[in-house]
Amino acid sequence: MTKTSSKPVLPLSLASLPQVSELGANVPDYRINKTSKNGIVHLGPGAFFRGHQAWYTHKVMEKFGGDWGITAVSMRSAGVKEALQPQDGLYSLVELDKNISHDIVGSITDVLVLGQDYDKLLNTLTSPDTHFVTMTITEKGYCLDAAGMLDKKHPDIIHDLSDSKVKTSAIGLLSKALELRFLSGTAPFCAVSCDNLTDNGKKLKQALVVYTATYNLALSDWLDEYFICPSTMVDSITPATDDALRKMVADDFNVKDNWPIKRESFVQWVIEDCLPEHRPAWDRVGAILTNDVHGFEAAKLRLLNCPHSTLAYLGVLMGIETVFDAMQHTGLVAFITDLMDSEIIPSLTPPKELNPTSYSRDILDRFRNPTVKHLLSQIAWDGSQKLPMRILPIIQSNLTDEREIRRLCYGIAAWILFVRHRYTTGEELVDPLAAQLLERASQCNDDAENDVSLFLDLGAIFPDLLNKSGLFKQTLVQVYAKLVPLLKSSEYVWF
Ligand code: CS2
Repeated sequence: MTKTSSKPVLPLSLASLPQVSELGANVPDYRINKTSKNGIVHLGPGAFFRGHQAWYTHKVMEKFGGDWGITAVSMRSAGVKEALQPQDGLYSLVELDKNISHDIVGSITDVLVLGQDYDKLLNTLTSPDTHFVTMTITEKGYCLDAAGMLDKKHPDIIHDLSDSKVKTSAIGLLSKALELRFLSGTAPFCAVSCDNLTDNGKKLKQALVVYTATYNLALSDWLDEYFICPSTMVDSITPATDDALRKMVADDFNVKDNWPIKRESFVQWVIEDCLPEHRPAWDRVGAILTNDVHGFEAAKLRLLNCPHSTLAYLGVLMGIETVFDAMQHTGLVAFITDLMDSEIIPSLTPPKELNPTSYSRDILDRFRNPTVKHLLSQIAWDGSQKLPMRILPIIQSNLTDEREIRRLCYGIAAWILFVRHRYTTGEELVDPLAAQLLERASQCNDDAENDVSLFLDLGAIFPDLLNKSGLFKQTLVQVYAKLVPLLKSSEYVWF
């Protein structure tokens, strides 16, 4: 892309905001010459959070003000802090659609790194000003087992339950902060999980109650009674930031931004209607409060994330790069549409506001957005954590209700082959269970029965109920045998 204007490129910061505004961007006026307190701590300030919850809170502050600034906490790397601190937490949000828009989001006012700023972090988490802790720590961040319960054998949980001063897991950190609040007579903050987990709020609360019960029953009982963890459904396709985006922001919008964010213009946040009264008016800027979050969440995980992962594993094996490219492949589109109609929609009990067929068609249209270059290899990350949330529960419910599971098995079979592909090519397998998965891949020999058994045996991924289902195994073996040639040739016509 070439620079389209002769205007100077302004480094983003509070000082440059008035000039950035003159260039046409919407800027957070609530940050100019004004200070408000921070009321939210967010764990895991990746692209999704900055495109989604931080943006909703930005909208709230823009319209209604309030002490809702966000302290963003990176659990591991210092990258976000290094990028955003020199910009006073400000960053560009580029919406990719027919029209491309550029806004400056100002809701993040401080960035901390768990390992570097631990004492400050604990002080913030225990401050009575902190009313909310939101989080996008991905599926693996909850340290759960295949049944969705806290995995007490998880190395981070073992570490945090030992006398360690600096906790490493979100569960350990939040438990410590809640313990300090309990001791000082401060009410618990409300914790909002914004990850793609079924019943994310319930799972988070259960993990904290079980964790604290191992060393302080009174604390655990207090949490059980007073700790509010609404379940949520979050949705907006947010590809990772790349240099092309930084260049677009500089060339087209005249702003030098260390870490801009891009996402589609569609954005949805459904929150269980149990938030405390003192809260950001997220519902007045588009979030939906409902008593049936489960219905929305199941529809989204099943109709968006399941096809996403299925497309990712099949697509990578077929040499396809992005979701948009995959949607140009007629065979793949027919397959995914059929998967939705025959095996996913019948598994849903949708909320009355949601028509699953039109919802699924809207999702396919979103996948066709040519300006969103969402890499299939990014979606393929962490398969061991994602499949148990987005594909296995559908298989389980279809088996119970005697519906078909053949198409759903394509996603699982393609994932096994994807792991084998990574093993053969030596490309990195991004997955917390990578070592174990690659070890299984090394024992595969193209015999479908042998290869599928090696993977089905992984108790951390496949719950007992599925492990023991003869029909599941038999179908998976058949589908896997059909797909094996994809390992040799991406040209192979599999459908
Ligand atoms: C994707 C999601 O990376 C993935 O696994 O399926 O991040 C997806 O883009 C979001 O859930 C959309 O809301």
